[in-house]
Amino acid sequence: MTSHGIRNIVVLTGAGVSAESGVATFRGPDGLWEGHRVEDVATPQAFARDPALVHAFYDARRAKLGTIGPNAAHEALARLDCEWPGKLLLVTQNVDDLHERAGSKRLLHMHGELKRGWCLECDDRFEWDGVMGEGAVCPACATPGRVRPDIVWFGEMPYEMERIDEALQRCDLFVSIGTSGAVYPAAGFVQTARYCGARTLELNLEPSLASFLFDESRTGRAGELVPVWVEELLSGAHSAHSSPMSR
Ligand code: BV8
Repeated sequence: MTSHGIRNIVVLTGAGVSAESGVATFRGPDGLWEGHRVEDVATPQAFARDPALVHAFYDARRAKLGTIGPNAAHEALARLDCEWPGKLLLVTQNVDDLHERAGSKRLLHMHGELKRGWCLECDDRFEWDGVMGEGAVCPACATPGRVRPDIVWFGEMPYEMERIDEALQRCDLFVSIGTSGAVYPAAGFVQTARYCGARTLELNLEPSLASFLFDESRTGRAGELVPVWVEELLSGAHSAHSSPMSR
């Protein structure tokens, strides 16, 4: 046990952690997402209705990954990954690759990844870079035109829910960073953590829909808040009674 009694940590990140890298969040001022209504591009029905539009939306976001890089929040979480002696699981709702590029290893993408594809012919999933489009050929079964982005759309089951639930039940600290608390089941993780006795901390640009459920909520930019919090935690600079959240 470390000085502040925290050993097992679960961190949840959302679009706000990538905002300072230039990635659009989902609920911009106009409520649109890169000019689209979410239900027009991020559901199985949208894909069935207009595969060209959905592919174009994801191809554009995948291409943008090559023009951006991790920010101080990603770097600080990668430092935590490297130096934290206890258990740590970083669950991201984001489909970008910025956590990996910063160096995070103990990481899972519950909503899939822009740089992966899924073949509806043979059900294989695989890495994918560059344009996918409607005619993409599956690298496993060579069928053309049956490859979709390996992204969890609305109405689809997020990945690795059992592993996430197990980590939430075992954690002493749950930290939510850069997410609005609008989308389930991710928005419900704080309740599971609380129920299982974990302390809960929110780091977000503004109070989220779930802020009232957190023991502590700090508002500000992730690029500023996350490095400060990671330093607090790793320096263990707390009396045995305080927590890294009593500032
Ligand atoms: C499922 C991949 C069931 C796509 C995404 C009614 C009530 C409750 C639930 C539902 C309901 N009707 C439908 C549902 C279920 C639905 C849902 O929750 N809908 C909501 C809209 C009501 N959920 C689902 O469908 C999920 N699946 O429930 O399956 C099931 C059961 C059995 C069998 C089969 C199925 C699947 C949801 C996943 C959808 N896919 N992403 C893609 O990326 O292309 S969700 C998408 O939005 C993101 O991945 C992210 O997870 C999510 C939320 O976005 P955030 O990350 O929070 O981003 P947002 O813009 O909202 O907020 C950003 C925050 O950052 C803000 O608070 C802002 O203040 C802050 N910020 C900004 N800048 C900064 C910052 N913070 C710090 N620093 C900064 N610089």
